[in-house]
Amino acid sequence: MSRTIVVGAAQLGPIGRHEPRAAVVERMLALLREASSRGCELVVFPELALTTFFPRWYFMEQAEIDVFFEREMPGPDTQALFDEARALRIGFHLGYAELTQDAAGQRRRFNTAIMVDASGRLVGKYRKVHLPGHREPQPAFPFQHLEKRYFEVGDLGLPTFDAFGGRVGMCICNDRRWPETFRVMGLQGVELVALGYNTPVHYPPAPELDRLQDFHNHLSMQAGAYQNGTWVVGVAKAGCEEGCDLIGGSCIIAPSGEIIARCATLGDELISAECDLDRCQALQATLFNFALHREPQHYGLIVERKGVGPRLESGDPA
Ligand code: CDT
Repeated sequence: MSRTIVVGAAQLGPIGRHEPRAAVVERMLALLREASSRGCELVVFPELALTTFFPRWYFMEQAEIDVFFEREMPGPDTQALFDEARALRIGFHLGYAELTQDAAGQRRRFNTAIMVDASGRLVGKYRKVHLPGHREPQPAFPFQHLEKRYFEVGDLGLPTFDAFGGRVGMCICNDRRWPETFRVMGLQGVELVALGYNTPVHYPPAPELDRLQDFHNHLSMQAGAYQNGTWVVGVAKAGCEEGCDLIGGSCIIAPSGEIIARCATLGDELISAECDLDRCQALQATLFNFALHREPQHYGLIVERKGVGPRLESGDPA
């Protein structure tokens, strides 16, 4: 039986600070219908897809922050997306800001993504692990990146799920820059990783890197795909959003590491590709047959150390 799925990457252009959720969902519905006309079975939307990228502002009042969060999923504004996707028999991946309560009634906030299958079943949820930016406002910066202030580190690990005839995983934006993210899913035999991103062109702590933002975006995702023999679908929120330029470059990457479809604009745009999950075997069963070729006894520092520490003694007796 064929394990080819047609996947759409639904890039979104800028979303205004006061743009209502319902208007954003309308834009997403248009992309979903376009995806349906192209035979897509899974559509990937960006990180924090329902609102502007609000961590760029320092808000003093929690209530000002919480307007960007979803208390239920689906909620009143997102129900239409779930209904239309199910009617079209398309699964989707959606990033959003999640406000939840733990058993003790404590409010918790995560940068979250979910995957839903064609029948409307929730396949899985992921909460962003690698939160970039800073906790305290940086007055010298032209805009803020306060993810460390507004979100907790995800508490669900990096799980994979069996859906769409294969094994799928999720990560979110900054996660893609960390090889550990892909390898943890690779060790579960992941065959398709969906991820959304909001990446400013300007990086205030090291502006000399600005010209390389698109390169580093693709470099990270293509390496993650190739080194784990998996499909990667990376989807941007792009364009000039509230005065802040965000990169585009949404793409679908084959297990070989090659980009096989790529957005050409910085606005709402759908690209699609046929993804044969069996192509993962060309790498997962050969060059990156982990069981055969990994040597984890030499990788201890990866989990023992968080930051850089003393060098290892070589152990060379000569
Ligand atoms: N959303 C997100 O994670 N963005 C970061 C921006 C760079 S760090 C301030 C990224 O890794 O693309």
